[in-house]
Amino acid sequence: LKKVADDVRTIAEENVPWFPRKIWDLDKCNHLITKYDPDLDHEHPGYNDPEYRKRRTAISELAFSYKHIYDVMLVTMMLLDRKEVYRTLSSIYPTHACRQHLENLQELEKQCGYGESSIPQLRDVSNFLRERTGFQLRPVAGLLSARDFLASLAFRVFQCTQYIRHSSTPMHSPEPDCCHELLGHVPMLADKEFAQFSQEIGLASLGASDEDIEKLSTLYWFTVEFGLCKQNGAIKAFGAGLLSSYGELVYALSNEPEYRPFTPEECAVQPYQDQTYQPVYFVSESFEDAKMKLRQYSATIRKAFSVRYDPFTCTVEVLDQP
Ligand code: NLE
Ligand code: FE2
Repeated sequence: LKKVADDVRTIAEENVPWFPRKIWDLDKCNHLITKYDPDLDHEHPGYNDPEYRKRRTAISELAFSYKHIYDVMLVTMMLLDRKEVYRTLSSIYPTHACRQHLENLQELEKQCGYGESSIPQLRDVSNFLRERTGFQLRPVAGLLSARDFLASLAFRVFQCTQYIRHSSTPMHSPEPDCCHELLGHVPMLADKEFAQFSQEIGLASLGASDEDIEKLSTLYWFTVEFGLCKQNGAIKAFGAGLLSSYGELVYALSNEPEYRPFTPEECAVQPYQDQTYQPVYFVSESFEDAKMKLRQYSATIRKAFSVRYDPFTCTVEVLDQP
């Protein structure tokens, strides 16, 4: 493998979509999609609540002005009463969540002030993740484009919303919010094998065609968001979208939906919808197994180059194909 000098082969020449090369480039990965915007979407539970919308706007502005160089997150999340979210979810985690989630949630309760009457600070949570797997959180104003979101994962950066779901819908939210990030994603990103899996989806996405981005984000959807796995002969949830929604978590393990073994090729083209529960869930043998399957799949994505992440410089090296 030969490292390609940036000035020898420019991205424009090859029609490769732009992608971040340095962790600081993530400041440019801020393209939002306006779906579920509480200011625009009449169906959003917060649409008729001016106080809620005002807080959302303020918190979005903070996220937009965030630059990687700040490094420290000073934003306080909206401290509203969401005790019931924590309490109801915690009551079914022992039977429904995978082992890694349960263990890491306990650590987060001990070390980061997770609990039903507190909302931890993103900075503390980000530092916790850094120690565990090198993942860090970065505030994001809303739903990011799939390309920008996946690109961040390549750098072990997780784009994290800070607003909270509207009080009228505590048990399910169609958009990500801090309950979803903190209860669903964070405990999983603290697991080494899962962190590696997540980063590899991100690396596969860099410079990929729109069509491949669509497939990778679907794969992400059915694993990182809505994935199930086998543990000690039982099916457990590891997807963050399940672990943050009481309603869907119960449904997903109820034997009502369809279950299929995780196969990236099939998973990447499975139609999905994000308004309500998934009609089908993919079951992984283990994170290790899912990672190996993902690697085989990624190798089939047509790209004129391959990438390698250098954790010392936080940059992506672009390599010629052998
Ligand atoms: N449905 C999830 C929840 O209620 O927490 C959020 C999914 C975001 C992709
Ligand atoms: Fe998510």
